[in-house]
Amino acid sequence: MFQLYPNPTVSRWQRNHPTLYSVRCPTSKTNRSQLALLAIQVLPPYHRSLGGNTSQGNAYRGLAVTHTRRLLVIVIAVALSLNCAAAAPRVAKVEPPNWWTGLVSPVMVLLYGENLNDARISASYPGVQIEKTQLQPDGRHAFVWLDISQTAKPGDVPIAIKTASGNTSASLQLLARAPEQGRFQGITRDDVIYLIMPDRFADGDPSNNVPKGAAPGTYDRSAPKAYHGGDLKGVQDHLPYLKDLGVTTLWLNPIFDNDNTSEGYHGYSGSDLYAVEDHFGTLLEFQQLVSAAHKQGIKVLLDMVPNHVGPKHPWAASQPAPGWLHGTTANHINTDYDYPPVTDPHAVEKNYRSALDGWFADKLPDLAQENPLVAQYLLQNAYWWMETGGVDGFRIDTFPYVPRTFWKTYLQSLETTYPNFFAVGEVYNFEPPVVSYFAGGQKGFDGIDTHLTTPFDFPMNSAIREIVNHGASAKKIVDVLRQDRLYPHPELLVTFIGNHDMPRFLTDAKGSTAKLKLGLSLLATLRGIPQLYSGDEIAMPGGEDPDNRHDFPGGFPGDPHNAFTAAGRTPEEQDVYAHVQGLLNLRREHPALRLGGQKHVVVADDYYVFTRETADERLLVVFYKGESPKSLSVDLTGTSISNAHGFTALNSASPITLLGGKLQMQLVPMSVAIYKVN
Ligand SMILES: [Ca+2]
Ligand SMILES: [Ca+2]
Ligand SMILES: [Ca+2]
Repeated sequence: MFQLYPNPTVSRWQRNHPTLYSVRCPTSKTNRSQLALLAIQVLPPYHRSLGGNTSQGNAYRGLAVTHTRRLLVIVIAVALSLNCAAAAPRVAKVEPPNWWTGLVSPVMVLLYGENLNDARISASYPGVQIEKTQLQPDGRHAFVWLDISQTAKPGDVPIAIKTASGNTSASLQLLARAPEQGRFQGITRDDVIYLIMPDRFADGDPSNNVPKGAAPGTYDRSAPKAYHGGDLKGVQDHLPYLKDLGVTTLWLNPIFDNDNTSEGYHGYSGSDLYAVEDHFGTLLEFQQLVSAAHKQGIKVLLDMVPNHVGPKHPWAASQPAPGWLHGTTANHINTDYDYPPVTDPHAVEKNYRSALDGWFADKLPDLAQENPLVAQYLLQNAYWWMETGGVDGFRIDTFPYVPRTFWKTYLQSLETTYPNFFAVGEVYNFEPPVVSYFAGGQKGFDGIDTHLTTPFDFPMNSAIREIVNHGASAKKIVDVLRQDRLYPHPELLVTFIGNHDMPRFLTDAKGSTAKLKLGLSLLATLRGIPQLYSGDEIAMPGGEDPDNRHDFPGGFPGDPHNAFTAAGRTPEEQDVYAHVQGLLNLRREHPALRLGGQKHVVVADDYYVFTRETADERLLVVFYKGESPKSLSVDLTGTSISNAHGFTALNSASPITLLGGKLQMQLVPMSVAIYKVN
């Protein structure tokens, strides 16, 4: 009832009476005797002894108070009442900041402020009704569910807040939804995804490099973990480069606001989930970027992080409701990153509790998605970004660290509103039985379908790196593909050879661009939706984080060379760029590379021959990682191309001869040859 709280605006009187200072104003339901008791309890010993008999032990309970003490109690009670009477309600922030007519309803509005406990909240707006309210005892948070009918018109919905101590108001802006044309497109097998870390791609607007309130050193291009100035305008400026490369989709690392005093450049420590990071630009610039990308035929995936927020998010100090987070900043468990028990039918809660409820790096506040208030907040936040940007889907961070029941509700809702909705989830594990358990379209042993469109193909990422860079047998690819049966939609797996969380492929290949090109060739020809990591197409090196997050050359003022243009690229950069561009051209021109089923022809330690086939087109792909030429003869009997009568090389591949159902060819060292099967 009486809570302790630190009030930054205390009077000198309060500072001199620290016990009183720490007492929250009683609620209006508090009766006078409670107030009196409080006053007695907070009396300093000197005052307590006035006229009282302290030898009776607890002399302050009951009616055995003297006349003098009664007077003192009344004086202090009145002082407290006056102090409280002055504390009128105040609203500092409303989330969401706006909503849309004709979108999901009711919308849960979270008011942040002071003295909101015991408020009477009303809204008077045609077509809008308050379904319910939930006031938090801390007085700093209130939830209001607004039922918005189909007939409600766009405008500002006034929300009136009345308490015994005063009145205040807030409002929720209702917007009309933008036409769906060209928005919410989803991602398909025709797409090629390109991962951009916005801070490290291009600085299109130096004026936002040191935003208001940024701590000294937060922007420093020489510091690997500081902001480097990249922004949304920089991405927009280079859309032609991406189009020229053959990219059709951008995945942007999180663009919501991170605090301006710590290492938020990567975006994964949210401090305001309803704002664009001020180093990256404005909400308007975000909308302009998506719209410009869509005009050029490029889709946008936003990176969502429903698992946690950053340590500077206001929730870390003051939770909107009890159980909003798993624990508190002072008292929580650390995650052990051991989530595979979630996929184990024999596991007990003890085996996965730390993965689900633990705080990342022991410092990122872990959200309690099993709390319906948190679940609704996160779902509405997802809708808000979808509607605000018209984006085409999400990349979802740390997918297994969030309860599967939450995903089911969250993703199913989005899928219902946006029929083409696409979400790719990060399940950082190299075993298909673990990764596939989180794919939607099937129920796990827990009876839950997560509705995740697809996870990333981490097992294939590992196989490609092991085979190309570390001497593993090419049979490892077949080992991964054999387990495609575990996924409802293996054709939608997002494949990749690198991302921002692992050493760059080139560095893993000890600097061999031949190996990098080999890895990229596999990426472009194997089943799945390929994802590139910005910079890999120009042979950028880089070790562990943050060495794998260097600035894209040419994106920043004073860069010595500009890899965004053919003339500016070094010969090595141009070599790899042209290789990727050629591969993506082939994908565009040959539906079988995008849509075709994949069949094995033959596999050995240093080569893997396979087909990609649609009803109209059959392609033969020959991967060879040997470092010297080799003659290969393959009997096509019993393969899906046993009726082939000839092969046409599509890239600079050596000719194939076909004699008596046997294919004969010269394997070019470290190459992927692609043929049309006639
Ligand atoms: Ca900038
Ligand atoms: Ca910020
Ligand atoms: Ca969690």
